Amino acid sequence: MKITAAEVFVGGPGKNYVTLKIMTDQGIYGLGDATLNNRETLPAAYLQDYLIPCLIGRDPRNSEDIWQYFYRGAYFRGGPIAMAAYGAIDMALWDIKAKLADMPLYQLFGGKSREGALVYAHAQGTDLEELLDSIAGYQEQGYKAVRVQCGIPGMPSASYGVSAQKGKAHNYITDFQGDAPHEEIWDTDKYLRFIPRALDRIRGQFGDELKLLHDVHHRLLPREAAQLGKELEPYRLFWLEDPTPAEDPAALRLIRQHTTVPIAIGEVFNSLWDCKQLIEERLIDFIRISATYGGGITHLKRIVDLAALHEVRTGFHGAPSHSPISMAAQAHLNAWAPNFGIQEYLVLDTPECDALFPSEHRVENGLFHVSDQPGLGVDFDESEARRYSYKRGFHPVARLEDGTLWNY
Ligand code: GCO
Ligand code: MG
Repeated sequence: MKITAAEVFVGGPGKNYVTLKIMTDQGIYGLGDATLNNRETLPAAYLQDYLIPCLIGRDPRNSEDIWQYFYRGAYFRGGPIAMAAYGAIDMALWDIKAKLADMPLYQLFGGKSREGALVYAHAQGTDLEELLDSIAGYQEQGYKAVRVQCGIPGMPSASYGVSAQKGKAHNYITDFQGDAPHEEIWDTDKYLRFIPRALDRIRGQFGDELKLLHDVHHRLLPREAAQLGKELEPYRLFWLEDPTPAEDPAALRLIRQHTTVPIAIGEVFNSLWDCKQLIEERLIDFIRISATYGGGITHLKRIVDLAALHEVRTGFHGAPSHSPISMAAQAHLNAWAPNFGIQEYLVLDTPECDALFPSEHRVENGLFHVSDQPGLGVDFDESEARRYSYKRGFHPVARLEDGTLWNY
């Protein structure tokens, strides 16, 4: 069996998805996602200019060797652009293998360990009242877990994860379009004063059962994060995410000395080496890496197994930063992983997105039910894809009130 051709598509409804399609001499094709949010053309160029030419003629069933060939074979290893490109290739090869086996992918990992995988939705508000309504809306839809993000009183612009306009859901591409990053103002003191009060209101209103998550988005210093974790303990968060910048794992030692709040980190990681210390020293409770930037299924599965050895559970990144193909890859791992924790669920599941990526994966009552179709169980409609083209966008930049640049 041989790979005969591969093509990359960039674009999508309200979002620049980077989709790889690998064709074989047996008519079976595989799909992968290389969407690197607001840098989408870069993994696409790496695939087109360097990787696809090396794929042609290879046996697509040798996904391990192909992964090693690209990762170890490169003198300059890793990084989000390269890992997103390898990730797309790897997903497509697993898709082909499972289609050849005529099985849903999770069967190749060892079958299903659960009927449905717990997901969390994003509740948000420009103020607390709006956030409370947003949480209630998700609870009515059956969600059992929600991430809660709220505008901070007195902060000149909305805090991370919150739409700038009241009543408007955050859209990770349309909000960020333009020729330069939008700038936000951050004030740690106001944030630290407000969040415990907000969590008190939320717990009081929604009771004990609803699982609550909060994303700090790398904004705190280690001591501040330790203080916040301690203050939030009475509200029993499911997790506190990215309390400090992820590139400094040692900061977590200080946080762990002071609080038992569960910690989730890893959405900006792109390899096992980024995760290793946090997992081995048990400095986190959930690992957030994604199938896309994390080098695909082959590499992610290795991380899941390392995490299991240290009682760290999964909580893969699932913001609309990735396409439904990546979400499908993670859904098969979630169905199998003995140490599954939760899945972030925020694909832009509009009719346009469903038309571009048809699938039988579904979320019901707060659980993700993986498709039983052979392979990843998601398709790609090329005629739909022709309706879209690339649109440039940037993540915002955060500054303190005096102008000092801060972590976004
Ligand atoms: C999350 C993330 C996202 C990121 C986005 C960046 O927890 O879902 O923090 O919201 O900001 O994926 O591209
Ligand atoms: Mg996050």
